[in-house]
Amino acid sequence: MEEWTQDSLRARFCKALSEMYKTEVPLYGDLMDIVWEADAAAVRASQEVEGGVAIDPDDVLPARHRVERHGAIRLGTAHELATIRRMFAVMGMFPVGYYDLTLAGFPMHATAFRPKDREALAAHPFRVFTTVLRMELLTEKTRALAQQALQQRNIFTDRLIELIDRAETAGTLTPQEYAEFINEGLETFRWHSKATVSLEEYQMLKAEHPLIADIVSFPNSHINHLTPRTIDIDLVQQLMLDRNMPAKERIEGPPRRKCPILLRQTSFKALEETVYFRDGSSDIFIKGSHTARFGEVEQRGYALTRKGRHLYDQILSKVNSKALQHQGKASLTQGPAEVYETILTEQFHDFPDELAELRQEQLAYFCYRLTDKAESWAMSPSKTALVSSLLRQGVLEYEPITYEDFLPLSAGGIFNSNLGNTSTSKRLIMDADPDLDGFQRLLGTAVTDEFWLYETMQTESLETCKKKLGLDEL
Ligand code: OOG
Ligand code: NI
Repeated sequence: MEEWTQDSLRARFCKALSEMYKTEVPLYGDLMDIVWEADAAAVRASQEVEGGVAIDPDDVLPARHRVERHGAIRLGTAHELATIRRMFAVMGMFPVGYYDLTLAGFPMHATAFRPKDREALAAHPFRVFTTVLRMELLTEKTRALAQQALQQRNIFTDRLIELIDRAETAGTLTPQEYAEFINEGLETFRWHSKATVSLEEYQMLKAEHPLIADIVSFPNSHINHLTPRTIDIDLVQQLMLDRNMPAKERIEGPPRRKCPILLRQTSFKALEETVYFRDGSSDIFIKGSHTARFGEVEQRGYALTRKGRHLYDQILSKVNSKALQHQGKASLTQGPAEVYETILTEQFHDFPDELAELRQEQLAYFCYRLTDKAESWAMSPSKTALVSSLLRQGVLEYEPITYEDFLPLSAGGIFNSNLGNTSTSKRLIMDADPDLDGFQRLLGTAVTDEFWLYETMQTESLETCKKKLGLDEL
């Protein structure tokens, strides 16, 4: 019988969630097909195979690639956040990073639940970006309504809570219980078209911010998108446009580069879905609609150090102010997406695009390992060595560490293209500070710093090399 571990549970949960979402949002299934096609074409192009031999990307790409995806959910209360934390922990997913979304004009903050170590990430890197409402940032009227609606709901089944309790105390579950855990867990993320509020209440929440309405109006915390990973996002974007999918205008994040960094993302826009709103306290429902759920795709690049991230942020803010300057000066030859693309490419010339330079300037994180020259080198009596010299001698080699986290602010474009066409000017001004302490209080634990995780991976890889070479210092 197959063994259940945190890794296999996470893999199966992710697969079940993806299957569920495919039936709920069929366009997401179409997007997955496009990703497969794009990856196959990219693999073929990189191998320069002639005669159109069909290559299965699964035979070439790392095992984690095909199954890799992230999801996003939005929560309302401390109890919901703390319980989700316990639920994800059973699957080996822990809160990493703090994201202040007020910078994008949303009264929310967030973390990402994900595996933390290299082995677990390699086994299955499923992650869920998890947002929680900041009640203190709502107007009094909306806050009262939100609190009332959220108090009445329970987004977890009783059986799920029992299973979480058991997993925490016993440290494990029976195979039967693991299977139940998946079914019960899916209930938290399933779409419900019956709102828990009236149409007037929904409209009031939405007028303050559409995401408040999305969080507060429903009986659970539906998954709002799932995002497969691709190796060629430009091709995916092109295929989406070719097939008349409602793709967003351009890809978010850095431009296409030889050395990909951080994250590039695009999506198809959210669907307008039928929702039934309560009519007073009666059992009569009124038909309306809600726009929330979409499909996204991402290409992951290298994890940057704080220094690298700082440079990235600086460049991106220059890009945005230059793009703003261009607005109004209507160009006859280029639409806004092309203008933006041109500015983006220009400005990113300031970000080194050679692996060696990224390493020397400490802009990105790397894992080091020994080559087959190491064995004879280890015979030498030296007790210290320099990394640079071992690299030069070909004793040591390195590869960039993949970015496992998020860039929700550069994905602000994705948020906004999913909020419908209402004006965003009012929303973009929100005078609030980040509140990591407040977030951790709701969560019931501390979040792990993502830079520290990457740094530790890099240091540990060097430590291993040092030991194997018998060095005191490296
Ligand atoms: C959060 C979206 C954040 C991403 O890819 O940056 C995210 C949300 O829509 O609730 O998923
Ligand atoms: Ni996303």
